[in-house]
Amino acid sequence: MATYMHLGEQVDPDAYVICEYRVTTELPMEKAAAAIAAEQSTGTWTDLTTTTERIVDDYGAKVLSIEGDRTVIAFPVEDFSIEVGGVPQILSVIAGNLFGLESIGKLRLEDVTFPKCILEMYKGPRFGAKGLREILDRPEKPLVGTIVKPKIGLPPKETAEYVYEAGAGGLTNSKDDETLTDQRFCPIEDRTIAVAEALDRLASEGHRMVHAINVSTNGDKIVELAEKVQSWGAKQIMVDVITCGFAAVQALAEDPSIKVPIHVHRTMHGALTRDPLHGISMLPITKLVRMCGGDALHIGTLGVGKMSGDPKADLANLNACLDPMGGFKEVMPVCSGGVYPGMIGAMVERSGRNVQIQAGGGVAGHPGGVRKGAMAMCQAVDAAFEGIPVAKYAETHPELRIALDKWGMR
Ligand code: RUB
Repeated sequence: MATYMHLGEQVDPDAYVICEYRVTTELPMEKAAAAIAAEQSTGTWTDLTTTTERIVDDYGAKVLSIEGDRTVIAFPVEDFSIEVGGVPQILSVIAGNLFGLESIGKLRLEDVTFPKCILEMYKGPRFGAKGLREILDRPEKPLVGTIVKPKIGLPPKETAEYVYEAGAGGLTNSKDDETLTDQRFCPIEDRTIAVAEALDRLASEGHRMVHAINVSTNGDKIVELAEKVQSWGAKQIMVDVITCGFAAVQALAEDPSIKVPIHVHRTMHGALTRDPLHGISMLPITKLVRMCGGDALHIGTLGVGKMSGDPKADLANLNACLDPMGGFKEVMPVCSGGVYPGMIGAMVERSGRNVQIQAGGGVAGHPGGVRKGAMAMCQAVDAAFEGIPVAKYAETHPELRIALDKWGMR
């Protein structure tokens, strides 16, 4: 009799997509896990006259283990599309109907491991962390960036001035925020051209910097828009992965006409990731972004910034960007959200140096303005890089001193 329960069975990791779920249910865990395995593969709420033992044996998901509220379920690779389908089809298997099953209660996809044959269908980042460092000629120190603030409202000229000032203060990166695309007060063409001029001016003064232009838009327009901003001088593009979809990241990364790195923002991820008992943890999202070709990805601030996030989970996201996976290049992990100079030491102690640290308010809120705010951020990163306590470093760096006076230390 074919069944979904295979407790204790060792499966060939090259033949299955293996998922870990956390389940909150009033059902016995065996029943809940079997219901998930059935719903997401060959079964449904009742027995079927149309299925066979062979179908369940060949294509049925297998419940491999149950420990407390956690279960590991393996989906045969045959359940996944080959050419057509991509991440949307993967997600509909491993993270589809199961969240809505009335009988289950809460459910969270914690992690996923893909077999080689699926990883081989993806190209991963074209530039990755190393490629970004090469573009910026910054081999070792963390990259230091800003998000232009206010996130909406500045016209193109002021946006470009902000970027120039940030670069003059030493920042390596800047970016549009997630809500800025092509509003009337700041048309994307004018903004891209003005920012490109600011970056060229910085380059002529010996400073390399990139700014990510947000190309998040409808699926049928995104590659075309990226091509356009590239032709207007963009050195990097940004896409919001949750609102635009993984397929949008992949379309940009794999289109031969796009020749600049992709910064991946994750706005709206909190709707999926924040509840520890329900949704999808950031870890599978990070792995999918890496497969799809994101070059840099927001991973959290390891417990110090304004956005909620468990430091251990943020570290797991960071490792998923950098650990060997399918021969893909490393993704640059981006720590962003409520960052200011006095917290950088604590953050870098947890993250290590292969990160991009970003601050919007923590730059534009500096009493001396954007350039001094950028200098204070760079000084804090230098202090962390050299292992010097930030308060001591501030004794000889007035911009940092002012930032510490305003926001304090962590
Ligand atoms: C940063 C900001 C970004 C967040 C997103 O601005 O608003 O959109 O980093 O969060 P500020 P996450 O530096 O002023 O807080 O990186 O967690 O996705």
